[in-house]
Amino acid sequence: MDNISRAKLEALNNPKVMEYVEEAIKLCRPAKVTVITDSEEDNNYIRELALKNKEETPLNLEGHTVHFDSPLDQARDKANTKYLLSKEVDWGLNINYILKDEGLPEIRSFLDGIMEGKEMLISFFCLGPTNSPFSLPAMQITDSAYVTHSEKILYRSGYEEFKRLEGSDDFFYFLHSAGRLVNNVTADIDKRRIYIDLEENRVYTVNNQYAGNSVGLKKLAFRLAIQKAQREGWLAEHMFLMGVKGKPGRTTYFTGAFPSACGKTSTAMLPGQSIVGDDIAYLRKIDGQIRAVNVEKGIFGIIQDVNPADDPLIYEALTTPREVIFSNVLVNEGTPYWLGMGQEPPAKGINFSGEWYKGKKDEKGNEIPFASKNARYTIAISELDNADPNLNEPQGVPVKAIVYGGRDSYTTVPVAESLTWEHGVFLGATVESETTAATIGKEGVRTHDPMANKDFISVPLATYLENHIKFASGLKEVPTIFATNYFLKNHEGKYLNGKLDKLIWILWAEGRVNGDYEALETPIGRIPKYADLKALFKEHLDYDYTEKEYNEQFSIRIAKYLEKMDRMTKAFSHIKLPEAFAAEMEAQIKRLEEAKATYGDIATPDKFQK
Ligand code: SPV
Ligand code: MN
Repeated sequence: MDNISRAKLEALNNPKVMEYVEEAIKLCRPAKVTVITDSEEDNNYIRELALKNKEETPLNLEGHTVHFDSPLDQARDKANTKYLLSKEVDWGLNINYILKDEGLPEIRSFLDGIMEGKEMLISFFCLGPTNSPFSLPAMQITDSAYVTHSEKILYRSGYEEFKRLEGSDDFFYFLHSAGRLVNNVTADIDKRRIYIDLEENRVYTVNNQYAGNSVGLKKLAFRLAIQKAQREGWLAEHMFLMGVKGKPGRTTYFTGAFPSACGKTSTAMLPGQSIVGDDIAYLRKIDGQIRAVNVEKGIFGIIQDVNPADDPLIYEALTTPREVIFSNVLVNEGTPYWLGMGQEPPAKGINFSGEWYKGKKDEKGNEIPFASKNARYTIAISELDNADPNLNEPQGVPVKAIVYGGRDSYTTVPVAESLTWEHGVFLGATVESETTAATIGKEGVRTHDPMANKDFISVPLATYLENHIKFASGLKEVPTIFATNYFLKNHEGKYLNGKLDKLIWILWAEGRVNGDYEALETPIGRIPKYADLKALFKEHLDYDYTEKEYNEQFSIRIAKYLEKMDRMTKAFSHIKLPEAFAAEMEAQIKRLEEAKATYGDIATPDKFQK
């Protein structure tokens, strides 16, 4: 470490920072150590280092670079992501853990000397806006300039925030190494490990580059934050945060939780609306209101299907000069190509498999797609024209509506408003979703995903639910909770909705929150009236929405909902549910059974006309 870096560290006056740094240097034995502050000079150093190290390659447009991960490292590795625990716990969740006696020596042995000949980068960030009641400082140590560069785009710099800590050890710490690289990608994937120590607020992650595995501040910090939130009485959620524009001049802030790759980013990026965040939000009660911030300041978004028709705003941002890291796309003559971009890709180029040509096969004889299904882009929200002006507001924005959505082909309606806050918590906790390419494993398997957060909940499920129910107490204004489903199909397996229809559901919800629309009360919640949707479709999508479409989409599939309730009863059978939650479940089943007795397996919306 040179004198400049040493001075930067010493200026923080933080014994815990020093202890972690010394320990990491001793363990990883880097050839060089560099400390990164909030300065533009340091930011440039990282951008250039990522190119120099060949972790990124420049593309034609200014500010655009591409990064590749190993073909085996292009999604979150759930199997090797584990909590490090001193003793076993029973949280009523299917968590993956390893006892510290076993896990610490293992991961330390993988980290031993792993940075020999490499440069260690020490950076400081702040989760949430700086200098705010939401701020959580975090220190990242890594040998990857790509990881640091991604974090510089995605998070607020926090070197000054660490000074504000005045020596306190209340911060998160992440140690990462991409490990041995061959052709610039992690070679020892069999030794990929991601171990999260909830007791010490620190994470070790090794032999990976995919940002969901490597970027400490994203899903790894999120797990630490959920536990901290639980202890301190706030919420850390897998949620977007957006400003929805109803009537002219009116902005209503929404948060929404959706499982990975189920439309969360594209909701937050809906045309005509403003984005605060697309992935993780912290919610606190301030002066009788729920207020929320985006933990991040950038987007690590799925690029598949970003095209001028479905995602015009992101498409524009990704095809004009500005700072963007593309990952796992196809590159031909300095231009990136991805799946579903609305354009034929060239027949050859460079992708995650190296030189790629149409028809290229992997070792198993399977054809290699030209780009990964989980290919991504990394961009600062401030680069977008639709960035919300309150993105960095230290007090956050007031939340008026919360949306929970899953990927459910056969059961739930496109949008429904909960009957009460508790019913809304129930709707969130019973989200089911079919698995996607965002995690390693089989796609299309129906899974129960409470609050779209099952991969990240780091506290007992019953306590987590109770915390949600209690969160509305003492509020002057209680937000309205909605459930959405963008993926409903008909009996022939055909999607019933276009990709932009979500705009209509969100605008309807915004109108409901502000008292613009009446609704039909059904056993599963309140649903829109046909005439209101027809007007919204016409005005915003210039589409003649028919009553036939409405009836098919909004019929209550009572028998299917009852099957879902059977699955939910089983899913919760092993835990002692909070009383209010158990009562919601019972009431929901009863309403559905009564409806079944009256209407049979399915009820068209007109049945609920008063
Ligand atoms: C998700 O998978 O939910 C993401 C991307 O937001 S990752 O960083 O992989 O978590
Ligand atoms: Mn996510």
